[in-house]
Amino acid sequence: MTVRASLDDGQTWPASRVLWVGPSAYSDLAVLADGQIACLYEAGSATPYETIVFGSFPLTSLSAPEATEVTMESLLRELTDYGAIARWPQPEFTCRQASSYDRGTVAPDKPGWFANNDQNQFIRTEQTQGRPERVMMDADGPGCIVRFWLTTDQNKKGTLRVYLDGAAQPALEFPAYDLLSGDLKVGPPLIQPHPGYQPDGNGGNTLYLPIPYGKHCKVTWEEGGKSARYYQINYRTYSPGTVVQTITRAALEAARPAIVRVNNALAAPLDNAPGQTITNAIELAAGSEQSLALPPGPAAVCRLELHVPADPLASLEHALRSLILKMDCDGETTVWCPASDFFGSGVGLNAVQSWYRTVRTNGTMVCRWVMPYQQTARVTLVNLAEQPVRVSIRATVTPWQWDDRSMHFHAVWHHEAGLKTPPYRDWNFVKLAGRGVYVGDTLALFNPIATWYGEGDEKIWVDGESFPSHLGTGTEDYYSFSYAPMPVHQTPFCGEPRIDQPMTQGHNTVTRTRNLDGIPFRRSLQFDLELISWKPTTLTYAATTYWYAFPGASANVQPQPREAALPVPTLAEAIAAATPPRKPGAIECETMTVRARSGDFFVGEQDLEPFGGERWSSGRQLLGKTTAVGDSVEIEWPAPDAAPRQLVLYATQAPDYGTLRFSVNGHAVPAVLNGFADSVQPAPAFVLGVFKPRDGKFTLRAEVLGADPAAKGAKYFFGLDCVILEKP
Ligand SMILES: [Ca+2]
Ligand SMILES: [Ca+2]
Ligand SMILES: [Ca+2]
Repeated sequence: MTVRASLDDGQTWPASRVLWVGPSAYSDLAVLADGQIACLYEAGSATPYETIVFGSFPLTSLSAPEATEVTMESLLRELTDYGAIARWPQPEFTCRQASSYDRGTVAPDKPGWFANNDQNQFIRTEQTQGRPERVMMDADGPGCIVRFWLTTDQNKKGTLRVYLDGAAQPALEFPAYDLLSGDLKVGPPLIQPHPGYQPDGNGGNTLYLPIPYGKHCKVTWEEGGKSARYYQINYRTYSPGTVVQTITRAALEAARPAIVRVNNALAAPLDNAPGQTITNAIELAAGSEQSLALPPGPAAVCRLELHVPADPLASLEHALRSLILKMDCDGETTVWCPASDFFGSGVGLNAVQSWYRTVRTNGTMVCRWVMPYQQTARVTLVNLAEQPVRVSIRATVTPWQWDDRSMHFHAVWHHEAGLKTPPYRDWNFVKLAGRGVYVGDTLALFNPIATWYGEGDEKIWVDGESFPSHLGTGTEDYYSFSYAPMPVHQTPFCGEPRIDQPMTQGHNTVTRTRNLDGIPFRRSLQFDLELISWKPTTLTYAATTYWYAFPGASANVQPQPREAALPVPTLAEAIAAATPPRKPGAIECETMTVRARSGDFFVGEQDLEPFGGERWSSGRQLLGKTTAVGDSVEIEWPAPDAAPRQLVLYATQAPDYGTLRFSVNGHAVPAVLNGFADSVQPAPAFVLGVFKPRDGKFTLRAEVLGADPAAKGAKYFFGLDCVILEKP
């Protein structure tokens, strides 16, 4: 039972007093003759209806708390304070995002909801001292930029400016659409270059250094050439009256030691925590579960570690997906999640090195989220697999002052297989009802084809908004990298711990956690991610979402034990399933022995998937990057018997392919194959003639005769798909 007071006709409720920490219900407030406030209410320890309590207190005990000033240093402290995010923010704020999302997106029921020109979009263009400046963000304070992500192509000309509190001169300036090169001069991870970033190539960076402002913030871009500019700016807006000290050069310089300290802390989080440690090592039989009761509250789990030895498990990936981490705090189930997903690894054990999680490939998985509870907490491990699993658990618990700002930590897991795209859709991570702060997600997805799984903007709806206050620009942008696909990488708040193949065929994991950029919600939050593949495919998505909330909050995502127990598909299965069928009776040229070649050039297998692979036998061919007239290649394959056969060749035509002549077993073929076509396509069947095997083999020689007058580029390449032997 909490009494709150408002000083602005109910707009905000800055003052409060907890009267009863257990369940409570119907209440009456009154003013007593002596000026005291009285409250009569129902209350109890197990249910709210065990007793009726009369309490009184002086009005002065409800006065608003001392206004605390928000400064660069206070924000840096908050950034590395694990416990801060487990309490409802004080001072209160909202978190929103400005981005270059396609402005053709206006409403779910209007065309353009999935519009994907998510670059070069601005609020407006204005003239400042004779320069055209495009406005990226324009927000009233008191507030703070808490994340600034951007990327561009190799043209890095132009100037980015941050104007604060209505000043005519920018407080900060960044040349070259590059936060690494401007006024801040702050190293990683607070300003983090994206993997693959080159100063003069494609790529960008992400800023996590807070940029506080008291009254107003405007960010502009003065273009320097035609280019693709993408951006996302996350910013807090504090309750009116909050004192926020606007960043100045002097404040930035004064904060340098703190910035260095924060950078060091983020890069190497301490992997121990003071407190009482509770451990248990168990062998969990198939289909069984075991619980570990934590010490009575109020207390908080500040470190949780699981260790699963890989040996002698048949499939570690399956074992970790089927091993469920469940937590119950104060009578609510707050966590239900497969172990490897919970720790940000996705499917299997992939190294994770981040502020909140560490996963080592030896089977140790750690999280450092602070998980407060008021009275009781229990960690349960459930083994949904058909095999036993050995697991040890280690929870470190510290005292926690449970107050009316304390929240429970939650994690839920939403899995869906058979996700066909197209059609384009918004795939829901989670819908939350209640009051809390959204602090991150892990997306583990399985892509069966060798084409990037695609592009999707996050759409985050807070407290029933009619338009999402976070509308992003693409999956990789949300996860703070750019120009996907990218290699495996780690940063404190974002990472990509798993990518099976450069083009994302197989398993992929991306993960992001939030602290300063956590999103408070007062009534509800809905997180959707667009599903827009580059090519039609059927994906499997599993999203783990992390959030803090007051007791009573709920999610639309329910435990999915059946899905967690499913066999985990493998990359090999994806490749097999994605391989187009062979032509009946085909002998694949790409599998034949290359017996001889005339010069030094590439001859080898080529995956034709980018060209519509199923149009070729097995979707693959033998590609020759022959360079000149007269270059030749000999390939051979065993004959089925000694009988003569008619040989029919299936080849490929392309804009840069040459003209070929052939011989089989030393006998010239009169017809010539013109390999040229306007696009990459299978050539019509080419009859080589009837031949007898020689030494139990057929040998096919292909020689570059010339090039079609219309041929482009290399001009003399060739491609051979397969040969079919027919009865003469
Ligand atoms: Ca879009
Ligand atoms: Ca997009
Ligand atoms: Ca082939």
